[in-house]
Amino acid sequence: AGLLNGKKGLVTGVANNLSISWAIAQIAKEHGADLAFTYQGEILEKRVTPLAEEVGCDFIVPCDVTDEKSLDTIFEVVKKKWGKLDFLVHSIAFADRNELKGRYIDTTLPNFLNSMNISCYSLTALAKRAEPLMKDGGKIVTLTYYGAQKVVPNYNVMGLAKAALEASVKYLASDMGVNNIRINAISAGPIKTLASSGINDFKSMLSMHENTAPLRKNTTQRDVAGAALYLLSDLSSRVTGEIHYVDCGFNTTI
Ligand code: 0WD
Repeated sequence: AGLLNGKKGLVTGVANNLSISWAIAQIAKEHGADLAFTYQGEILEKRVTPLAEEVGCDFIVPCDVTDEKSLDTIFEVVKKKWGKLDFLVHSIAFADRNELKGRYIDTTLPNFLNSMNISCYSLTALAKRAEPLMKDGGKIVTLTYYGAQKVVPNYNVMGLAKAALEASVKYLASDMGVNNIRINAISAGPIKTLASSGINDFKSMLSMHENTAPLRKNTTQRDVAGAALYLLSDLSSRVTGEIHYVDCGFNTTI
């Protein structure tokens, strides 16, 4: 079954083979999608290129979401190559690891603004540019975490960025609904990746989830990818502005 047959999708946030967006790309490919990947900087280009090749893709473009020109270029390239876009995966977050520990109150203004820009505003910046290319309607998925809703030790400024990201999903859904563009967030349980390794004592987050979540397991990249496939396909045709938990039920218990 090809739930995304012939659909054109732009996937951001692949850093390596553990990235959540890589699992989403793989399942999208299995379901017939044509993909383009963005990479941040030369080091990641070397990692993303072979991964893209694995899914038969040679369409990779640089993207640093703090550089608006690089964002414009991505969509110019997509327009030239495809003339349209069907879906977008936003899987980007950043905070200075020195502030992913200790007290939130110690967050500095530069790190606060940078975390908000990269982890939250980037979704709006990408959605704004994707919208005109989503002529036949479109789907956007972003990744969030429960630290947006409740205090999670060490998550700190990322919790605020995710709270604003979740609110963005609702406002963007409202703005873009008339153009038949749906946008939803997946709130994933903790998964060991490059980004999560920056969080102090991430191991405790993993074991807490495993010990208290109803399913008594941790979430995997593939679990998140399955939900993303649903949200990126017509199976979820009347779903927009949602925060969908893929966390073994953890959020229901605390
Ligand atoms: O437990 C987890 N891993 C969870 C992650 C639980 C719930 C949500 N998430 C979210 C993250 O907050 C993020 O939004 O999922 C998303 C993807 O994260 P990931 O797959 O866990 O991490 P990773 O593979 O590191 O991908 C995030 C990537 C960056 O990687 P690094 O580690 O190099 O910062 O976001 C990209 C970059 O590729 N990124 C940027 N892309 C463009 N411009 C930028 C930037 N300025 N900064 C980071």
